[in-house]
Amino acid sequence: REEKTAQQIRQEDEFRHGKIDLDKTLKLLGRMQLGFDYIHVKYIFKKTTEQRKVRTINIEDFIAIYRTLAHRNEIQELFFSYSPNHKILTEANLLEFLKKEQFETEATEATASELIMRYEPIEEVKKLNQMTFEGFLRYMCSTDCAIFKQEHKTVYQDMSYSLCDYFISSSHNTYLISDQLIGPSHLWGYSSALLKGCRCLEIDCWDGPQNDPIVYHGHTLTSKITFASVIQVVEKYAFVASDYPIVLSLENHCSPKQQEVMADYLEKILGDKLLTTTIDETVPTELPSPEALKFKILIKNKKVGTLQDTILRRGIDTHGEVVELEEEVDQSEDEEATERKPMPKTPQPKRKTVEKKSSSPPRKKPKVKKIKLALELSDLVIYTKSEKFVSFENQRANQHCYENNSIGELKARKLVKQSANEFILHTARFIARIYPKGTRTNSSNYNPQEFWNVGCQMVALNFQTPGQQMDLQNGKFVDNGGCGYLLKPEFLRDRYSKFNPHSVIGNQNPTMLSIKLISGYQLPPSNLSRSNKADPIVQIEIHGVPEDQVKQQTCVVRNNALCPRWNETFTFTIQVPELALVRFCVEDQISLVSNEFLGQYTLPLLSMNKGYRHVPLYSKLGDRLDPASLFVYIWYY
Ligand SMILES: *[C@@H]1O[C@H](CO)[C@@H](O)[C@H](O)[C@H]1NC(C)=O
Ligand SMILES: *[C@@H]1O[C@H](CO)[C@@H](O)[C@H](O)[C@H]1NC(C)=O
Ligand SMILES: *[C@@H]1O[C@H](CO)[C@@H](O)[C@H](O)[C@H]1NC(C)=O
Ligand SMILES: CC(=O)N[C@H]1CO[C@H](CO)[C@@H](O)[C@@H]1O
Repeated sequence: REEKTAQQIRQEDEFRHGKIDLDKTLKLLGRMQLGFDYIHVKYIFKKTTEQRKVRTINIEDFIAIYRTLAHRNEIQELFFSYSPNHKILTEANLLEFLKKEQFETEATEATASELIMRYEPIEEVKKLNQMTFEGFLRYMCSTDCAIFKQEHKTVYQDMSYSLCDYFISSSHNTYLISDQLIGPSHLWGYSSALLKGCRCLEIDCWDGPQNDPIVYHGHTLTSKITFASVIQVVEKYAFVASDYPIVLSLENHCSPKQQEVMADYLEKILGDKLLTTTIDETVPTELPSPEALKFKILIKNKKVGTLQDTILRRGIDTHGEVVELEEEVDQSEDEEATERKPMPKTPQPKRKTVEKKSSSPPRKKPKVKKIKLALELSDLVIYTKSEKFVSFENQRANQHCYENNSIGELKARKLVKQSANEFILHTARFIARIYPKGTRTNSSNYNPQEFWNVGCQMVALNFQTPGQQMDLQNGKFVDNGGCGYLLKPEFLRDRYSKFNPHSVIGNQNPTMLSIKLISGYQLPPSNLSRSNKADPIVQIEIHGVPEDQVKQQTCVVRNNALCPRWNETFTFTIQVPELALVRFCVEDQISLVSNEFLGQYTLPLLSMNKGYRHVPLYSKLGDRLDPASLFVYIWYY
């Protein structure tokens, strides 16, 4: 081992003379490769010093604090049941544990040996190919024992199916970072969505001064940013989190003149990344795959004429050419661009009445809207042409594979209720994008699950608004390496699918899932607590087809956020595991009627490891709350 540094000698000296303060305690704990939460350490340190009426602690106190923090009865019980002498695990003991408890069916002695090498901190024990409790604890707290399957952290799905066979991580009004009426617009919205693996971004474009298009939420007081700066940010962060293609969904309100400026910016700033023609310069009968479009940026906008016309025009200068499109405006629908009224005088819209109107639409005569398009911009639309959704029947007869629909949340929900199977037959062939209704001016989100259940590819959410809906979005898309594309299950890709999310019983053998919620560890304290306490309670929710939606909860453990113990087992019958997400939500019971959020974790059922696992927790804003976690035993078949 390397020689002791002067600093280490000084520290040892301070140890012996009982001069360890809180800061040093934290530093020393930091070196022990087990995560420690500042608040918990602080209050345990404080308790020690108060009891002993001192201000700094000595080495024995430090060890006692370490023991208090790292003491995990539940893990020790496990260790004891596989360690005949209650002191060490041999390679064979560890292998038995892996096979019997962790469902690591392919584990061999070499696997066990590797784990010993990686996690056993005591050299002499390691040399004997054995593991102490310290080593076992490090292993149980490591990513090897996390609930999320390691192999799903990389791109493992077949990426060579057509684009419409994937769920695509999509955001709505990406430029907003808070409110839709008065909030600021910010480039940060784009970079952060891209870094989260989002692959479909929305850009709301308007004519700006000096012939320079701008991005903001039209007719509102949201602040403005230039279109060029948005495209620069997109270019910079496009392929940091994922190699797979990006779709820029343009909500275009610009004059043809500024549309040409937009086209210029797109071509100049994005360069080779911009997709400007089909892959082999022929008209496709099917959308290309994410694999074939790697590192490409696609433009989703209205388009004049067909893709064939665009290909024929290649190389011809279309500068200054403007074409007019006619489109029916369905006033009963909650179309983003058409329904948005000018900003009301007070920023409090009468939400109730607006909502009532849209849920029982008055039958008005369809109005025809004329749209002027610059040919230059129109020709940049290749595989993602925006087309009006009329009806499933009409789309089947007339829609081309490269055309796509945006459908408002309300209309989409109605279609899910009335004709879910037809919806699936539609999304099996065409990309459908769902967006929040216009009355969600505070940027609240709808539940994306009901639209995933019918195979909608782009279920756009307001990424800036945390909550259960974004937890589902983030939890679903951690799968497949977080690349933003998830291959839809076969029954949502099949063009003759009989699947209906509302009648799933008897389709296949249901999956039985059992979760034993054993304990919590270093949970965030309640904001009502003046020390490190909380009254934690855990909700386990299943999100999926309606039949599978269920929520169960544990009892409350009083006054313990450091290591609450539940020992409660929950069982679930899941009809469609391919669509199921499991959400663990930890709350603090502040009264009989109200709980306060402490942390959560969401993941796809099929990305869940079996056996003894820990569940990491995330804050409302999506930040990891390390080392806060739950300890569970998972079993499903
Ligand atoms: C936003 O508005 C909806 C009603 O449209 C309401 O249910 C929700 O609680 C609001 N959310 C926030 C964060 O204010
Ligand atoms: C605790 O948080 C809730 C919201 O989560 C808030 O309403 C409440 O005022 C907070 N209490 C304290 C004491 O900070
Ligand atoms: C949980 O189970 C263990 C034994 O497995 C037991 O020692 C402990 O008291 C139980 N705790 C609770 C809160 O039920
Ligand atoms: C007409 C129609 O519904 N098309 C939509 C396709 O997507 C774009 C961008 O998201 C929308 O602006 C269109 O309204």
